Amino acid sequence: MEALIFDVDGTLAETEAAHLNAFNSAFVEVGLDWYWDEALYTRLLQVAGGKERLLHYWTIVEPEEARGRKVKDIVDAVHAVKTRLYTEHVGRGLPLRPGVRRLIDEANAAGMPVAIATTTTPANLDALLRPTLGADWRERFAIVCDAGTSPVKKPASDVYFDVLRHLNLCGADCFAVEDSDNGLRSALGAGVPTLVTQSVFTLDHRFDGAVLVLPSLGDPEHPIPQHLPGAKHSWVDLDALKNWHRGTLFEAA
Ligand code: XBP
Ligand code: MG
Repeated sequence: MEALIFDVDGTLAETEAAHLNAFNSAFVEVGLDWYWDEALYTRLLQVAGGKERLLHYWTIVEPEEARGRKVKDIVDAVHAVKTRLYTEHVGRGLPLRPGVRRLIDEANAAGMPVAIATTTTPANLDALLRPTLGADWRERFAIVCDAGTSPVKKPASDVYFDVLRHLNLCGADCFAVEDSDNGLRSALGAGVPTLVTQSVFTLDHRFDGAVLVLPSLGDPEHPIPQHLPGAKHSWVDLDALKNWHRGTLFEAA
């Protein structure tokens, strides 16, 4: 195992509730009479990318209008308001999920490259990681690929292939951590063995092909309530990931 690749939304932190609130507040601010409740947003999350999600919803509710020439400009404008509202909220501090900070620290200390592969807007990353990992958070990551560097969204594997190219590694040499079926498919499409830590909006997703599906990475304060084969502790550490990774390579061989 040569590198660890993290997804962001739902994986590093439970961010989608904050995204949903920002979308609904943006609709009010721009005067759209739209409202997304959690059940609808859970379905809309099948479309990765906030702009793509907005256009998808518009196409459903007002198909004629959604074919208009100005639609892209309006979607961009609504998404810009949403991103401002989201970054203002998350920039006040949204906690990372259990074990995320610990595993990044462990990988950094071991000199193992850590990367980010996300479909989220670049500004969202700084808003989430500056308060949690510090102003120099980017120094912890060998490469960060996001909606700015990789515009074709998950489940396409573009963002993972971009990360692998920057790391100069093949997928089988890495381990990804994801929370959604789109993210899992994106990582597997690039040949990256993947651990899934389900998030509140992905509890009913199918994760065929995942090396393991867990409720979180766990940590001493939040041990994982299930037996972890090949792990010394009730949480995911680098040794456990290396053992599981060896297992996947054995299967692949
Ligand atoms: C999850 C997404 C993003 C967020 C919203 O990204 O699909 O679109 O839902 O963020 P990840 P934007 O790959 O990190 O799970 O509105 O900036 O797209
Ligand atoms: Mg995600």
